[in-house]
Amino acid sequence: MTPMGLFVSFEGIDGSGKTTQAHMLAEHLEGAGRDVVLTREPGGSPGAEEIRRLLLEGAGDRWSPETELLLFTAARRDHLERTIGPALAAGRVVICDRFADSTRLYQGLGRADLRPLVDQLHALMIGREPDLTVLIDMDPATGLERALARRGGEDRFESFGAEMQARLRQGFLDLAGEFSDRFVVIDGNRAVEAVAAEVRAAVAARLA
Ligand code: Z5A
Repeated sequence: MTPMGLFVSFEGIDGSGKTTQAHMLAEHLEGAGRDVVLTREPGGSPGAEEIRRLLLEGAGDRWSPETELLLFTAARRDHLERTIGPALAAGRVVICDRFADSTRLYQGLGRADLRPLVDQLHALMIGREPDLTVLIDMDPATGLERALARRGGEDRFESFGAEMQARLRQGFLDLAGEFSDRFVVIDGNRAVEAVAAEVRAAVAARLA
């Protein structure tokens, strides 16, 4: 019998360690014999990866907040149609580095107050939440240090100062309260392996 698919997303402020943890979880589950798709947003399908470049490269004011929201939603729709949906239907575990909660936060509250529009577009075009969302909660100053240490070409969003990082961290904690049925909050201010062990336990509980 095909096992049921499971959709796990990772969220957190810039530099929180979610990419590291998503990779470690994928390796662990593959080692345990699960069929895993490790993916990310924006991106995760050929079309959405093209949109990723439009979103993450270039000047900060390249798009209006509304246009940016449409681009994130278009990328997510393609990702869902071509990668996430088929993988879940085949019983695979999908691990996604960021999903719609990032839009609720960054576009809903970050650059402009667009949360009602974010929710409307999500309901119209996406209509799917992860089964489990792992929030890697991180001290904003440490997150900022880590993020600045590995700056690359994708820096359209990475001009956030310490105050904004703190606001975003609180925003994620508020989302965890709003969607408490699917969020687990894990303290990311610890050694990588200690965080990974807690992530594995949370996922094992869902898979069971
Ligand atoms: N965005 C948006 O606005 N709306 C949306 O809908 C979506 C995204 C989906 C790019 O996202 C931007 O897109 C993002 C939000 C916006 N901008 N911001 N901010 P991204 O996910 O591609 O990029 P990111 O948020 O900057 O994440 P990242 O670069 O992947 O960082 P991370 O995943 O949080 O951390 P990491 O890469 O795993 O770790 C960072 C460093 O810390 C690295 O050197 C690690 O080795 C180290 N690390 C990790 N864990 C630890 C521990 N526990 N101890 C010590 N060091 C550690």
